[in-house]
Amino acid sequence: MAEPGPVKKIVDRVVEAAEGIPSGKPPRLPGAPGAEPPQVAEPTEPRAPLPSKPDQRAPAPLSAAGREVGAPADAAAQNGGYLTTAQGVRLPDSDHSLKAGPRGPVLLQDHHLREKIMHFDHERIPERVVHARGAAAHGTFHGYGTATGVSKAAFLAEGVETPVFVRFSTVLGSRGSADTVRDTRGFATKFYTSEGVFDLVGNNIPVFFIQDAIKFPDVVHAAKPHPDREIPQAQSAHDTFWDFVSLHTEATHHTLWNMSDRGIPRSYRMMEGFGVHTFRLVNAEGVSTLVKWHWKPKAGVHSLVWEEAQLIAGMDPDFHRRDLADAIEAGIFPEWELGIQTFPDTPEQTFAGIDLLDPTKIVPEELAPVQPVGLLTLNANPTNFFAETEQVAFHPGHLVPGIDVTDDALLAGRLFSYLDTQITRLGGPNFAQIPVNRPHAPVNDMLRDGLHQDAVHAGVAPYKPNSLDGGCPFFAGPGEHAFIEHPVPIAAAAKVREAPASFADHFSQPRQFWLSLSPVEREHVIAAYTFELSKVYEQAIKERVLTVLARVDEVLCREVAQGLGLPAPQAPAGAPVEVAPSPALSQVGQRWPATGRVLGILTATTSDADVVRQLRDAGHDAGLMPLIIAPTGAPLADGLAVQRTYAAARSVEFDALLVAGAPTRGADDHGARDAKSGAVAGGQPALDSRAVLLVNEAWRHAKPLAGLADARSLWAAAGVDPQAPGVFTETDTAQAVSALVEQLGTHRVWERFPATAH
Ligand code: HDE
Repeated sequence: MAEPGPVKKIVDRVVEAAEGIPSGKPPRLPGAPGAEPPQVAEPTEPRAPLPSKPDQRAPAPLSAAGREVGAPADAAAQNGGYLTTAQGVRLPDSDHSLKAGPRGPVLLQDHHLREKIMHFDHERIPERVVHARGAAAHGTFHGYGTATGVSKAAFLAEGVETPVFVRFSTVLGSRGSADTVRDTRGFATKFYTSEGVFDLVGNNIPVFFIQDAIKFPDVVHAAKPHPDREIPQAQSAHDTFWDFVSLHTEATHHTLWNMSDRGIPRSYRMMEGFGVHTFRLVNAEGVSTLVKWHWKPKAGVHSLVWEEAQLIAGMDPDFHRRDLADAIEAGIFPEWELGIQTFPDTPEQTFAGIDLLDPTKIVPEELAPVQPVGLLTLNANPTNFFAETEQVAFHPGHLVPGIDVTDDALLAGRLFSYLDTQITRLGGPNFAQIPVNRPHAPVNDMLRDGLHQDAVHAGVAPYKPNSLDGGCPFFAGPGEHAFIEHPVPIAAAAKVREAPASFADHFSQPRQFWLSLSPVEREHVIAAYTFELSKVYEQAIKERVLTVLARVDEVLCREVAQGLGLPAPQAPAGAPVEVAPSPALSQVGQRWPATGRVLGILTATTSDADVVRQLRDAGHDAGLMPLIIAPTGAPLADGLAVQRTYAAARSVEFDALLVAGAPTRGADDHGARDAKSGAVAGGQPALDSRAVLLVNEAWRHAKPLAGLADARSLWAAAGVDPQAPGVFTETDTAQAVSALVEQLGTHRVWERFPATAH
């Protein structure tokens, strides 16, 4: 028999615990808050501190100068048995201020109170001005060696393993905003290479709103909440955003991607990543090649549907953050292949007529295939969110030998911005010494002093040339891994505030993207534009957006106009232009592994626990994460643990639903207790209305549904057509699960609701 998967092993432990089988290890479904389950009573006996959870890792224990320090890997703050002050003095009490008698007054001499409150008052640092909301994980990058012909970067060589830290983010929202809003996602990777830190600071959308960094404050001010009322939070569905992008039409391509399913990913694990700009790789012979970076998720690229995204924003605003942490905790390690598209480094810096310095343009994969160069695996959650995820400082100028920049005017501004922003966020110039930012290569800079200086520098000569420190440190040459800018010739030019003529083409690639989408993806784009623009107050802005859409596609413009109740404008002469689609841009039409998908098993009081157990085990064996939904939290007949109740579950948590019994109406299924309750259609008042809603939503969200024979009454009540695609009414448990897994390979049952716009 095959070795059970990691999820199964974990859930088995839960089951063992629920069934009273001693396993010697704490039971764990993803989501346990601590390393050991607590007792009901408050512990009072001093004891050794608990370790971090097994899924967690902290930054490597290196000195501020990137050297090995021999500290144990789990050395961490707050890791002792007794509470102390910041000065290490043990405390007998931290619950009462020092007072003159129990009723006060509080004494000014209470230095412990003063220290505790002073520190609390300063716990916050400024959030990132963009990408404030994020989640991160540790992992490794394994080089395939396939890039060594074009880059001498050591971490790309065959078999080299490099530690990495990856932070995913939304762009617009504040730190506490919801994960599932419609937005671009950041995908920033810090490679701690043997030659110093390399940061690949990309997005999940391959193009950007602007072609020149000088426009960044404009686009961000327009997209952020209105400055007077500070609404709406974390979204583009408002007047200022649409005002800007309709006037500044170089934003059209990125906006169209945002309005597509890419703007609402199902999971960080299921996103592509892009370096956006063209970079320059240099090999050992000094030959340069232009490249675009791509991250390709092994799980495929998948999205939510809009109603789900909205429901989740309320039900579980931490959905993406939780999904990433849970998957890693359950041992389902997300993986991406890093790939490059390569282009000859010619003086024109164009490929197939596409200007490689224009970050609003892609190069279709059909013209320049993505060549895999390594594998990224995320395998550990951070130990502390603030220390790691909040303080990690990325910078596109963190480059290693073999990787260089191009003259992309957007990239040039970023090279300035990212260092600058850390001064405000991280309180000074020494942020590279924060543990998560420390290089894993020795640091011998001559930068000295400054706020938060952690290194104790020896020597008397932090300058060059010197003789007092023996001339140390010395310059390196190409043979000693020095980073040497590639000597790119610059053509004679005059100083101007202008863009190249090719940058004026704002519509051909948006049209190519539109034409590349499958019919259902186009329906989603139409719905997204219609939704967003119906939230815009000013009609002039809506009309202006329609004139932009007319230049992209007639159907898109017409359908959005219809939804808004406005006339569709005519495209100007010569528009839209004729372009060939790029099928690689569509998310639909391929098959992907179902591993790590969440399966809801809906049970009833009458469900046979043996059957439920079989379903759950079959789900585990297929690599899914099954969660049992029952009327209350009480274990099923034979002690089988329940993870969700009818009152607490919502369909949006699950990728597929399996019905193991017709759910009879629970005692709490009434409006005064649970506003989700309602009348059940189809004359079946005995069914629980929350369970019916669960099934109805999953049906509407095009999710696969399977049920044992007595699911039929539920199908009828929930408006599910048993003959429709992706609905399986089986008698055999194994068959039911395998039908769902098969269907999950295409992510959703898109054919259930045929597209009509054409
Ligand atoms: Fe950023 N960007 N950006 N950006 N960006 C920041 O850096 C900026 C751009 C991206 O997880 C900030 O440390 C300018 C493109 C990601 O910590 C800031 C311009 C792309 C992250 C900044 C751009 C990105 C940031 C905010 C136009 C995709 C999150 C805090 C010239 C290729 C990194 C910080 C993380 C963060 C500036 C454009 C991606 C203010 C000026 C294009 C993924 O420095």
